[in-house]
This record gives sequence, C-alpha cells and structure tokens, in this order.
Amino acid sequence: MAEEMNDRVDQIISIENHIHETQKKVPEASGQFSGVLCEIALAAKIVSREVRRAGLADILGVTGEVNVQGEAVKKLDVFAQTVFVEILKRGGRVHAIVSEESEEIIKIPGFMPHGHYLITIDPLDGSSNTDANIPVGTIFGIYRRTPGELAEDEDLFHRPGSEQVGAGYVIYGSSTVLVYATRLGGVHGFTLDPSLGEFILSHPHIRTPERGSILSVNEGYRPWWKENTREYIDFLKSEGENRPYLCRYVGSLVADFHRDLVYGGIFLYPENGKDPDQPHGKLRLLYEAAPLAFVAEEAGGKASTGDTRILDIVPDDIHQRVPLIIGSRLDVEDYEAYYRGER
Ligand code: AHM
Ligand code: MG
Repeated sequence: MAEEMNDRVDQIISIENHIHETQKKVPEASGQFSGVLCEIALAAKIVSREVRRAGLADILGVTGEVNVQGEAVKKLDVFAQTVFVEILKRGGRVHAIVSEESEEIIKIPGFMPHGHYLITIDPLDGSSNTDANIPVGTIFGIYRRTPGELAEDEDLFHRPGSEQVGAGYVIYGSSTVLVYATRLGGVHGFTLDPSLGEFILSHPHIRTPERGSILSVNEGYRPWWKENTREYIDFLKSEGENRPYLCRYVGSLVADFHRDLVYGGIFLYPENGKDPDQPHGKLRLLYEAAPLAFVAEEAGGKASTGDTRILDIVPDDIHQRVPLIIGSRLDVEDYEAYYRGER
C-alpha cells in the first residue's frame, strides 16, 4: 500500500515543476517567461477560490459600472482583473498589459521594475453566466518585446498572434483547469487540487482530433449569418458519413473551446448582421481569439475567420473583434471551403 502511494506521488507533477522542466529545453532562457506563467497560475488560484465561493461571499451582482464594450461589469470581473493585473505588475517581468476590462493599455509605472513581456488577458470571460453557475474562464496571451525595440506605446500590441511565445486559459468549471501552450513545449492541462492548492498535470501533451463530431455555435443568429455559413451548418446537421454532428453550446468560450479541444469539434462565432456595431461578431482578437488560436494550432487544430488565419491578423485596435472559427483542422478547412463558395 505504502509502495503504491509512493508510486503515485512519483507521478505528481506540479505546474511549477512542469514550467521549469519546459524551460530547460530553451538553454538561453532567463527564467522570466517561466516566472510570468507561475504568476498567472498563482492569480488563477486566487480567482478560482473567489469564483467557488462567489454566492456565499455576496460578491455576485453588477457593480453599476459599464466596461469598454458597453456591457455591465460584474463584481467578479473587477476582482479577477485586479488580481491578474496586480500580480503581473508586481512581478517585474511585464512591460504592458491589454485587458478586456481596461480601455487603454495598462503600463507598468516607472517606479516599478519592468520586464520584456506583453500580456493580453480576458480576466473573466463569460462572466454574465456566473449567476447561473455556468463555467467561466480566463484567457491569456504572452508576447515578448525585443529589448531595445522602439515601438511607441500605442504600437506595442500591433503584432500578429503568431508572435505569441505562449498562451492559454483557465476554466473555472466542475474543477479548475489551467491549459498552457508554448512553441517548443506543446499543450498541457493542469487540474487544481484544492486541498493541496496546486495545479497538477492532468492532461499532458493535448492533441486535438483532426476531425471532430461536435458543433458549437449560437444558432439564434442564423437569420443574420451569411448564406455560406447557413449552408455549412446545415451540412453538419444533415445525415452522412460522421454526421449529423452533436450540437453543444455553453455560451462560455473557454468551456466550449476546451470541450472541443479535448473531444474534437468546431466552434463558430462568425460575423452576423444583427448588430451593425459588431459586423465581425462579438469576440475580441487580442485576448480571446488569438490566444485560443495559438493553443489550437499547437494542439494540431486550426483557427480562421473563414478566409484568414487568426494568427496572421495584425490588430488596428486593441479591442478589435473578429469572426472566430476554431477547432479540429479538417472541420475548419471545410468551413473555409464553404466560405469561399467552393462547396
Ligand atoms: P464576454 O467577454 O462579455 O464575457 O463575452 C464573451 C462570451 C464568450 O464566452 C462566449 O463564447 C460568447 O460571449 C457567447 O456569446 P453569445 O451569447 O452571443 O452566443
Ligand atoms: Mg470576454
């Protein structure tokens, strides 16, 4: 029995161990990037604790403020924003942060130590779901500013998602899971053991199936979709080889994305004509689409607007919205073929 226990203990890999082991694959690494990931993991634990006891702590409900997207801000959004931003600011490894909750780029004050990293973050995505106990999440992307780079502050984030050096998300669901991806290290998931207060490796080397069987889309926008999008969705719902697809839509991006990543499938938030202010759909490039596109590609999947690879888009605006079609490679390629009118 004792031997069995020891065997299992040998297999426990904490996120900190994993990050430091991954760092060894990059001999020139200074440890700054590993430090940023560890800070994100720490912030995620704090947010997870608060999300878990949200109902009890009377923290739910709107603050009365409106964020830069014109949406009501939930108290948990504010809490998550503060935790992530303060921890990253104080670590001394970050130069600037773009967050869904801040209209402007968040710069590290001159009196604080600065690093080379640029962070994009949605501190608590899907937060309109918290009152119904539906999973919410954090999405993050990490870029490295070349030392000596002269980009003006407003140009700092005008870079394509392909320049990310790492990205990931945290899902506060039936358990809290943190998934991170790096170019050399692949994609790995860690489940928070609340009794240990540690993220433990639970999903090593995530690869998404080449083709899935799950369709995730909000069909309420069907009347406003392009005809090609309607035809593609009808195709997936019709009978045929590997069809009809199962329809699954939580309405919380990390939950929908994580399920499709693990099981295989396609998530779509295409452009729709319903809201003239949002001709490209609802999702934001820098802190929703690009980080998840990085994770998807590193896991063998794909992410596209229909005609453009998400990771190739250089934003004009830090809060820019893009259509997002993401998931199993062959499914996204089928959508692109419909989009071009080839099917
Ligand atoms: P948020 O950033 O305001 O939380 O909105 C983003 C969320 C995503 O989690 C989800 O994929 C999407 O909104 C759902 O939108 P809709 O209700 O239009 O389907
Ligand atoms: Mg969001």
